[in-house]
Amino acid sequence: MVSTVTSYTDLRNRAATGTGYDGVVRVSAGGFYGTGVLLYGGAAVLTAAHLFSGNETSATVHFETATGKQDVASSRVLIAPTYDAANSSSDLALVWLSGSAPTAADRYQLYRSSDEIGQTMTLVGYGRPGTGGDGAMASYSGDPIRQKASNVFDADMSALKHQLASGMGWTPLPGSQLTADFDDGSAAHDALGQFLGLHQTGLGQSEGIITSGDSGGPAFIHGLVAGIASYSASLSQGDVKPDADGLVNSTFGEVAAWQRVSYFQQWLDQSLRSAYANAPSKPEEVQTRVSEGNSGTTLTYFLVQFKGVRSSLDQILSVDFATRDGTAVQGQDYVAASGTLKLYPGEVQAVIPVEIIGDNKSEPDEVFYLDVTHPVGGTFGPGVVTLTAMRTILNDDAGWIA
Ligand SMILES: [Ca+2]
Ligand SMILES: [Ca+2]
Ligand SMILES: [Ca+2]
Ligand SMILES: [Ca+2]
Repeated sequence: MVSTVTSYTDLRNRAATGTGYDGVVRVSAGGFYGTGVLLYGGAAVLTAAHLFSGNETSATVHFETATGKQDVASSRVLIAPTYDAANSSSDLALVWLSGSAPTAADRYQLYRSSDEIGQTMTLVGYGRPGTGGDGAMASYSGDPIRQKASNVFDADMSALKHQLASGMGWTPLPGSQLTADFDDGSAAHDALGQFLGLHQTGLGQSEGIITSGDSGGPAFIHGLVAGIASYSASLSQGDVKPDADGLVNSTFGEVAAWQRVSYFQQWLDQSLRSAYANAPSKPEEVQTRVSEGNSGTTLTYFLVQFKGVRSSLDQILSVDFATRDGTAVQGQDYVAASGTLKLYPGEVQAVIPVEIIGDNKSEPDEVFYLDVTHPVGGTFGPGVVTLTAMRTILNDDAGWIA
């Protein structure tokens, strides 16, 4: 991706393997490709719905990690039910993997607060490289490169519609899209400064914007997925023409839009939960001793239940959680996970999935823990600040154990 200030040959723009972006993947469907991001639980990739505009129902996910390249076919594609192509609203799709994601691929949690505007984010993707001065390189024919850049979420996209009215041919769903502009430090190319009075002239050489092929790629705030790249635009209003060439080619002065993950988190969480295989629905079904497996990863589930009374029917409850090593070690025996679990209106329980890493080594049975903290909307009981559950990974490999 990513049109950057300096050339793609500048390694500062590279999202190299082993640097925290190995869960950012290329997603190909119907002869085209975009970008996607592997979500918590490791079972599904989040990307843009418009990659499937030819009604493709499958995709291939291309991983590039510190342990090499690996392609995994999809088992199912779910387009957001509210997707509105004409307005690029709810431009999101979930792609479930037919096999395990590489354990070296990062899994990401969602950015859940609605304070994104004004924050710096990091955009990552496999789009056609280019620079703000010249635009995306139409002639680029090399392998897709995973690049990164930074920008600032300046506004909700609907604020631009409010300002430009018929000068913008689509109507973003208010609150559901975030926008950033591609700045070069000048007022002349500060699109959102000129249109909305949001004067922010960029992040210097780390500034960047999406290009074709970046669609579906993540924008991270503090390592959490806050946006999914959706489209870019060359906007003007009368004599205000921040994009010097008037073409949608990812030059300075253009704007881009990301689907706002915090707005869609309920749909994302509940879609992922509804697809967990063999998840427990009551405490008696929870398996605290789980077989290790011999390859890939398998999910074990922690069941969190709320036994209190909501202050109102639409109250959203939450807890924070984090895995912790016992004799089992994260990254070798299980995939570390930490984040926030929300219980939406009507829900009194949900599961937290953790991936167990399979192998053929004979080892003792090993344990790890999940700590649950910070209950919102109830307490754990007098004086209790942390709930802890343990899982035992059962060795299933023959051999001598000393
Ligand atoms: Ca900017
Ligand atoms: Ca700006
Ligand atoms: Ca342009
Ligand atoms: Ca095994």
